[in-house]
Amino acid sequence: MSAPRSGEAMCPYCGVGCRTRVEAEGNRIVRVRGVADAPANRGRICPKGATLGKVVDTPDRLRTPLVRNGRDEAFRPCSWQDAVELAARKLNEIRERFGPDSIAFYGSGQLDTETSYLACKLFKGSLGTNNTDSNSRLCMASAAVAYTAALGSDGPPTCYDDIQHARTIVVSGSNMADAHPVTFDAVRQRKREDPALRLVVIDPRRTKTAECADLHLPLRCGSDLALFHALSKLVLPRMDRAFVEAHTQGSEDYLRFLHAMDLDALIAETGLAKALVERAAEWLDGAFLTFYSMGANQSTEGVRKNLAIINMHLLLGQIGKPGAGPFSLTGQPNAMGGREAGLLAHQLPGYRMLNEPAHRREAEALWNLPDGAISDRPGLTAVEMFQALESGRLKAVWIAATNPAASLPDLNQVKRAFGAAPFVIVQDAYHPTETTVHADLLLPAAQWSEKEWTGTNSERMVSFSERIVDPVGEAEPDYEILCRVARAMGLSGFDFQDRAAIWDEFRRYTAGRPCEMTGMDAERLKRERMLQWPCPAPEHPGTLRRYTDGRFATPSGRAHFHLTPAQGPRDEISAAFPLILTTGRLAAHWHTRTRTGKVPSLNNVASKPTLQLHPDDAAARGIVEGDLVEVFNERGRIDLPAEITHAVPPGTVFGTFHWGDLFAPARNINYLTTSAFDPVSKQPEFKHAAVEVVRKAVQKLAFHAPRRAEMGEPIPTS
Ligand SMILES: Nc1nc2c(c(=O)[nH]1)N[C@H]1C(S)=C(S)[C@@H](COP(=O)(O)OP(=O)(O)OC[C@H]3O[C@@H](n4cnc5c(=O)[nH]c(N)nc54)[C@H](O)[C@@H]3O)O[C@H]1N2
Ligand SMILES: Nc1nc2c(c(=O)[nH]1)N[C@H]1C(S)=C(S)[C@@H](COP(=O)(O)OP(=O)(O)OC[C@H]3O[C@@H](n4cnc5c(=O)[nH]c(N)nc54)[C@H](O)[C@@H]3O)O[C@H]1N2
Ligand code: SF4
Ligand SMILES: [Mo]
Repeated sequence: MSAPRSGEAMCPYCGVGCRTRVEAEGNRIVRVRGVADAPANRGRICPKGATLGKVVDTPDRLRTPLVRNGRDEAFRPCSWQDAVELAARKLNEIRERFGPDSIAFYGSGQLDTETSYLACKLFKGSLGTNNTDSNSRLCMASAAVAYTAALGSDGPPTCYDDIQHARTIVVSGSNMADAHPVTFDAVRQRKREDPALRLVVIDPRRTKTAECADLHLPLRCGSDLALFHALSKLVLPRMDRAFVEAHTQGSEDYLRFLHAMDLDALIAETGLAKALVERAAEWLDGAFLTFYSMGANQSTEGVRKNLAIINMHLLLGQIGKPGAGPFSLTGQPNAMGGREAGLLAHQLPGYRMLNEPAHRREAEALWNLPDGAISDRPGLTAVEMFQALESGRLKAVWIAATNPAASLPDLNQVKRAFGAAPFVIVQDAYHPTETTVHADLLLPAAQWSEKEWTGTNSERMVSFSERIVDPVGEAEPDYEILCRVARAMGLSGFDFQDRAAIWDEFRRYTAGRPCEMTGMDAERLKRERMLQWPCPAPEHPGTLRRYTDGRFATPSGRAHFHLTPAQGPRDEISAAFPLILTTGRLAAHWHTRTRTGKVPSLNNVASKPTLQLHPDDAAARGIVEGDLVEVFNERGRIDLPAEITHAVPPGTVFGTFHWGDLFAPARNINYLTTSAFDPVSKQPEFKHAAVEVVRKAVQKLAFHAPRRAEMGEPIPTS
C-alpha cells in the first residue's frame, strides 16, 4: 500500500496563478483541486489545471540525460555527471574560442524564479554575456517596457480584487474566457451579482469573451491605436485635471497630439460604427479596469498600444484606486517572476536595467564580480538569437522550458537556425518535442509537483509551491541543473545548500527596488504560502494595490504620458496575399501541447488544428466546411481543414500554434507568422500576417471533435 501524500502548488499553466491542492497515492497524482483561500481562484480551477495529474508521469517523460555525437545519430542515455561535464566543457570551449557572446540561454516564463535568477547570474554575471532571454519576449515584453516607461516600474498596479470595484471592465486584445478562465469567471460572477457592471470587449473576433460583453468592438485587426486615440478624444471633456496636474508629466504634448488628429478619421480607421465607440467612451465614467494581453502586446507597435491604454487611465485619473487601472494579464505561470529575476535580455534582477551603469555596478557588487564584469553590450532577444544562430554569430544555445521549434514565428527560419547551430542543449520535461529533436544534449527537468519552487502570478502574488511527488527517473529541478553545470564550468557562487538559499539570495537583491520582496524570506513564504510584492519587511502584509498615493516609481514620482503615433502592422495586405492571418489560443490546449495533448478530455474538445474563415471569404474561394485548404505567404505554406464561421470578420482568418510538426508536418501556423518585431520591446507580431488561402482537396476531412461547425450570426458592427 502506498501512502497518500498531498500538498499545495501553483498551477503551472496560465498567469492567473491558481493555487491547487494536489493529492497523490504513492508517486501518482490522483486529484488536483482549487484552494479555497487563494485570492487568484477562491477554490476554482479550470479543466487544464484539473487534469494536470494525468501528465506528470507519461511514457514520453525525459528520464535521464540523453546525448549524441551528431544530429543524424540516435540519442543514447548518459549519466548526469557526463552530461554536466559535456555541457560545461562545450560552453567553456566555445566561449573561449569565440568570445562570451557566442553562447546564449533561451529560457521561459515557465521556469521558476529561482532558476530565472540563476540563469541571469550565470550568463549575465559570471559568463559576461547578455544573451539571456526568454519566451516572455514573445509574450509580455511590450507590457514590461510600457509599464516601465509610463509608471517607472514594470508590474501591474492592480489586483484581482479590483474586479469587485470596477464600474466598467474593458477587455482589449484578450480572450480571457479561454486563456484566463478563472479570472474571467470572477468577472462573470460579479456581473451576475451586479448587472450594472459594464463589460466592453475590444477584439476583431467574436470570441467567447466577446459573447459575454455588453459592448463588443470588433475593430479592424491592428487598429487599436486609432481606437484608443478616438476614445481618449471623446473622454477629454471629462479629463481629471487635478490628477493630471499633480501626478503626471507630458500631458501638454499628449493633448496637442490628440487635438491634431481627426476623430472621424480615427474611427474610420477602426472600421467601427461611431455610435459603438461613443458608447464605450461614455462608459469610461468612473472606476474602470482594462485587461489586455496578446492582442495588444504581439504587435510591431505593441509598446505604443500598451502606452495608449495607460495614457487613457492617466487622463481620467483611473489608476491606484479600487477598481481602476491598466491590468496586463500575464500569459505564463511565472512570466512575472522571470521579469523580477532579470531573465529578459535587457534586464538585471530586481527590475534593474542593463543599460543603466549604476544598476550594472549594483549587480556586480551583489555578485562579488569585478567592476565591468557585466557587459554593456545589449543581449540577443528571442527572435534575434535564432537569426544569430543561422548567421553563425551564435554558436551554442541552451534552451529550457520552451519549445521554439513550434512557438517562434517564421519556423522555416528557426529550422535553418537549428541546422546551422554547432551545439544545442535542451532542458525539458518531455522528449520528443519539436525542439528536443534538434538537440545534441537533453537534460531531464523535474516539473511543478516534483520540486519546491516559487512563482509570481498576474497580480504580483508570490506563491510558494511544495514538492508532492518524487521526480520521474533521474529528472532534476531546473535550478539544480543550472548550479551543477555552473560548478562544472569552474564558477563560484553556485554552491547553495538548498532551494531556499537560492530564493533568499534573490530576495535580498530586491531590497529598495519597486518589486521589493525582502520581507518574504523562504521560511515565511513557506509558512504563509503567498504574499504580494512590494513586501519590504518581515512584518509587512504585502501590497494589494500600487501607487495609491499618486506617487509613481519614476524619479520625479510622476507618471509619464507618451505619444503613440500609429504606423500599422508590418505585413502589407496585397493582391497576392489579401487576407489577414491572426493567431492565438484555444481553451482546451496549452501552447505546443506537450501536456494538454495527452489528456483525452481536452483533446476531445479540440483534436485538430483548423483555419477559421469567414463565409464570404470561403465562398469567394469555393471552399466548404472541412475542405483541406492551403494557407501560404512568402515565408511558408501549410495545410489545414477549413472551419467556416462568422466569429472571424471578412478578410481575416484565424489559426492556432498548438499543433506542431510532431502532430503532422506543415500544420503549424508559425510557418506563416512574421518575425518583424516592435522596435523597442522586440516582441514579434504574431497577430498580423498577410496570407492567401486556396482550396487544396475536394474530399472533406472528418472532424473527430464534437465541435460541429457553428457559423453563428454575423458580428454586428453598429
Ligand atoms: N487555454 C490556454 N490558456 C492560455 C494559454 C494557452 O496556450 N492556452 N497561454 C497563456 C499565455 S502564455 C498567454 S500569453 C495568454 C494569452 O492570452 P490572450 O492574449 O487572451 O490569447 P490570444 O488568443 O493569443 O489573443 C487574444 C486575442 O487577441 C485578439 N486580437 C488579434 N489581433 C488583435 C488586434 O489587432 N487588436 C485587438 N484588440 N485584439 C486582437 C485575438 O482575436 C484573440 O482573441 O494565455 C495564457 N493562457
Ligand atoms: N502563432 C503564435 N505563436 C505564438 C503565440 C501566439 O499567440 N501565436 N504566443 C507566444 C507566446 S505568448 C508564448 S508564451 C509562447 C509559448 O511557447 P512555448 O514556450 O514554446 O510553449 P510550451 O508548449 O509551453 O513550451 C514549454 C516547454 O517546457 C516544457 N516544460 C514544462 N515544464 C517544465 C519544467 O518545469 N522545466 C523545463 N525545463 N521544461 C518544462 C514543456 O514540456 C514544453 O516543451 O508561444 C508564442 N508563440
Ligand atoms: S485558470 Fe490558469 S492557473 Fe487556473 S487552473 Fe486554469 S490554467 Fe491553471
Ligand atoms: Mo505567453
